[in-house]
Amino acid sequence: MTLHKTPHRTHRLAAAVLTVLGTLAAGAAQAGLPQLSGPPLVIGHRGAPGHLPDHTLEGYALAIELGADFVEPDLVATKDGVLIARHEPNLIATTNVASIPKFASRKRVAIVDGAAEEGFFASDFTLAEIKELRAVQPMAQRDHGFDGEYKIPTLREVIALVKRKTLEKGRTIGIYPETKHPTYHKSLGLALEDRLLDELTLAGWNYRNAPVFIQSFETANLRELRQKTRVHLVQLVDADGLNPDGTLSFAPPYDKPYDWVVSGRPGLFSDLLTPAGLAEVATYADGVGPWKYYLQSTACKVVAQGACQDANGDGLVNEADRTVLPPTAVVANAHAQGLVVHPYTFRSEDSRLPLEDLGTPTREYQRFYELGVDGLFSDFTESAVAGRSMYLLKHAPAYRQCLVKGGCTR
Ligand SMILES: [Ca+2]
Repeated sequence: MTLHKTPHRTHRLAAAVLTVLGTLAAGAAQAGLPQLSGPPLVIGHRGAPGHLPDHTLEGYALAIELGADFVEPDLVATKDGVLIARHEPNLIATTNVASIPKFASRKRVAIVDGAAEEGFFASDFTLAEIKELRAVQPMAQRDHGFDGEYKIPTLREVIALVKRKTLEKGRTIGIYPETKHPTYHKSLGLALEDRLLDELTLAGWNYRNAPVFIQSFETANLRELRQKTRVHLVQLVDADGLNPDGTLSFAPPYDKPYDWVVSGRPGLFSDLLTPAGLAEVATYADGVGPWKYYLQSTACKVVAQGACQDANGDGLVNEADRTVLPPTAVVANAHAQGLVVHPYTFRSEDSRLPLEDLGTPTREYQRFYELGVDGLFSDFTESAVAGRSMYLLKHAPAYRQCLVKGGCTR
């Protein structure tokens, strides 16, 4: 594979090398997070869901042990207004709620961002009831050996864990909370924003350089947060899927921020990553978190009826049948606006890797680090960290020295 080297990328690599050198000189004590330049951050996406059920204290702890700089709690609200870490308001896929007879009557249909879904919704449960549930691994192909073992944590418990691990490890670890479905939560009278800021204030983390990034797929609540806090904010940018030629497809509810649906603003998520869109984002946020294919997409060979060819011949058609395309200008354009770029989500299963990287997930990470990303969301922190070590060894000679002599901050 040929990487398309751009002048900007060269600049970023030089900056990374200088920062490593500077960091070594300054010593570990000054290495606070978040860091808006220098070696890319590894964000433990939902904890360590490649190994343990998503959004559990055990999963976050494992991600930290594997080297994550940040862990990512997604946030939804309970009936009594407590922020808990779950990927969806609907608990059916990530907990054992459906198997507990006393909660059977809670099953219902709810409308989330305009789409009807059936299940058990966090806003129908008190925190005490949530604590009776146990987490399960939602992805069928992953290890289910820990299903039913771990509780659902509150944001406060996640922060306490991260603070304890920061002391234990002697390196700063941060949180990267996502406000899930902010418009939906507001409509329930359970708005997430002030609750989150109250928790950050309680933790002593509601200030500019706190080890915190707040992320959202909506725009209006980030604008609201910008008025209320100086904590770093990140605009997430989604899409529905990938077309065979590598262009992104857009269909509800993944076509645009839901607050645009409500306000009647036309457009697509992709509008946020044009130069004009990035300039707008820069008025209220500090970074963007795009689906990784906005930065470098993949394409497949088309066979009958527009379907992708099973290029690796395993009988399945998925990401493993696609090859890598040249990178876009999104990283350069975002950096030109002073925005950091943290793409998602990196996963190690072969079915999630392009043809060039099968069996070697570190290659995909290295490719994105070479593009100049400032961090990335990974389900498999150990591979993200290993890929980063390879990247730093190649581009920052001083990294070798600090590994031997001490003083490496990441
Ligand atoms: Ca295949």
